[in-house]
Amino acid sequence: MRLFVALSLPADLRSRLCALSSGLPGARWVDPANLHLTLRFIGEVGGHEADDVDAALSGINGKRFSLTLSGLGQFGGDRRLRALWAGVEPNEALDHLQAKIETALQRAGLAPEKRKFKPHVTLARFKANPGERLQDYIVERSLFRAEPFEVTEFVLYSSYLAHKGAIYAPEATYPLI
Ligand code: 3AM
Repeated sequence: MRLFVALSLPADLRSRLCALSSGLPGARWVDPANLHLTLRFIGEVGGHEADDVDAALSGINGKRFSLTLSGLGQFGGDRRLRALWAGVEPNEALDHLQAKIETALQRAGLAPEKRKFKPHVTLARFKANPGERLQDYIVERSLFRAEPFEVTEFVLYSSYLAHKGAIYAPEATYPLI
């Protein structure tokens, strides 16, 4: 199975993000139910390895914290535009949780994640590059700032590629205290 670790988002926040999800030609908007904040992409693992991942994540003692989505940005540029995302206000507790997850997963035998953690919520990927329209879109919504929300757990998701797109299923949740 293909796994990743993420924060789920409250329904009202997903609705707020949905309200951003229009007006950009070439965008493939993420299904509202699928909106999430990835903490660690794991990738394809076997059953035993999945059990090890679950055991490692279960051992994490993390504290609850508040998180605020703010601003919009993009990954990739003209040549290969990859994603439009909502950003996250700087958050030490989030970075700390992500570091704990990384350490736990490495102890469980996973190869280290080489990319620096850049917290974001992907809103869209692209079947065609909207060109300048994307800059206009981002600038027009640059004041985007959502209500803070309380992070009380993190989630291990599986991801299946179906005809209609990715289907994410929560496999386990890990409470923060
Ligand atoms: O949370 P976002 O949408 O930014 O792009 C995938 C998605 O990111 C990313 O993991 C998240 C859950 O699917 N992802 C997919 N393949 C990946 C890979 N090989 C990857 N991240 C890193 N390496």
